[in-house]
Amino acid sequence: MQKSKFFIFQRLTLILLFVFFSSLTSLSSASEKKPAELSGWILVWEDEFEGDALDDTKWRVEDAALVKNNELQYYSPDEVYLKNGVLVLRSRRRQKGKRLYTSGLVETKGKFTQVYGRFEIRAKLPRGKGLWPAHWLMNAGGTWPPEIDIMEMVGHEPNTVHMTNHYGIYPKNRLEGGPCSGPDFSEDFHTFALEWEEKEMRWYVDGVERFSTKRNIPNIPFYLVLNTAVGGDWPGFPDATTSFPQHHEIDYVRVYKRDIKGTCLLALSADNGRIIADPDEARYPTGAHVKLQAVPKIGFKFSNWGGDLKGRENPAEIVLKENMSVTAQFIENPKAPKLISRGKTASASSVESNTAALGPKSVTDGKMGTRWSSQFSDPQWIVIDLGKTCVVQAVRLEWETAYGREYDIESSLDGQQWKTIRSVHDTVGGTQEIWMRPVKARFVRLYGRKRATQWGYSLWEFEVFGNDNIRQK
Ligand SMILES: [Ca+2]
Repeated sequence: MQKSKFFIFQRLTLILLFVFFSSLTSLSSASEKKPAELSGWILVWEDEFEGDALDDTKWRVEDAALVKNNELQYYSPDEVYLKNGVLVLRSRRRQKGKRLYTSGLVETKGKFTQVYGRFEIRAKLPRGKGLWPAHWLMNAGGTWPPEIDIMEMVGHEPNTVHMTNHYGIYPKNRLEGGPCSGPDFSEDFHTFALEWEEKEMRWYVDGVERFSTKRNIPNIPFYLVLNTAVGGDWPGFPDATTSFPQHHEIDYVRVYKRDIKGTCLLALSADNGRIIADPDEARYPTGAHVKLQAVPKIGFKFSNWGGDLKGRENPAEIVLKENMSVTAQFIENPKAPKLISRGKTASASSVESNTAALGPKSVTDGKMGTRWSSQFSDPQWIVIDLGKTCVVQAVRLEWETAYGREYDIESSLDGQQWKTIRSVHDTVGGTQEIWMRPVKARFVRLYGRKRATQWGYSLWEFEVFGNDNIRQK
């Protein structure tokens, strides 16, 4: 009897303990995973990394051996994955291409950019000589500097994180920042945050302000990069003390904008097209009238609005009485010109460092991870041979950070005599779609006159649209 009484008591205790701990667990996971209400800020973009796969509407995954800071890694997509609600960037001693290490890099380039705001990242960092985890912001316009480093750590000093603002004009660039010493940041998760406002930037580690500046504050949109570099000028190279694999685990990314009385925020998003706002402001006075126009990507047409705007009328006008989020839906357009350049031959005036990986054929392979990069001078050109005479109606350029400021799109029937279809000036890079009056051509050339950066011309893709089924003379 004693025994069974004790048994019941034991079971009851277990049940009580279970209830107690499960409520504890739900409390702690709620506080970790649910964005905290932050007074004075509005959450505008986040990723909690739930689910099985990284959300490619939010992130671009690097697949390249980047030439920077003498780093040793190849950024490989298979080093980027989600596990138990956490984004993992794994670093391994593994040969890929000519590199001896593989690691991970994700960025919001081309997917999400913002000027000002609060950027908060909760992460557990990798450690060891030669490891270099970082959370940073890069200029969406492509030039460097500016750059804001929310957090950087060199793996042989896991108790110190660094916060930096890079400013000036290359090569007269400068930096201002500071280190923060604390616990071993590779032992557990910590939050790293930047509050970037017009007149001040403040850096926080676990909610405590650790550095701030009122000078050289950028006022242009940036995108976010999360990565672990291996080797390089700052951390040095991995040595016998470095253990692999290393894991850079990111629990969440949350981005906020200031909540200011009398003003409203307008969040626009679209797949297979974009929304143009007129006027286009970071923040509107409450009651502002804004005209929205949905512009499809080549191959698509506008279907309907979504989010806080209903209907099909395009353009549409809205009145901002409160913060609004508007999406545009686009559907495939069977009457649109066809992509006729995929897999076709391309040649170019030059290739950066004669690397085959950066050769001209990278622009017709349909992969956003492969690119052509020219030598660092003007002019430069790249030409696609469509193989036969086609009717060309449009081109799409997918620029890497090093884009062309001024260039011509030209056509030719024989590859000898060229006609300028369109001259382009003062562009801002990114994705550029150029429609033209239909023209017969076998060759389409981009002739770059002026680069936007000190680097070469760098294109992920050069796509030609039209009709490749016309009678050949
Ligand atoms: Ca490509």
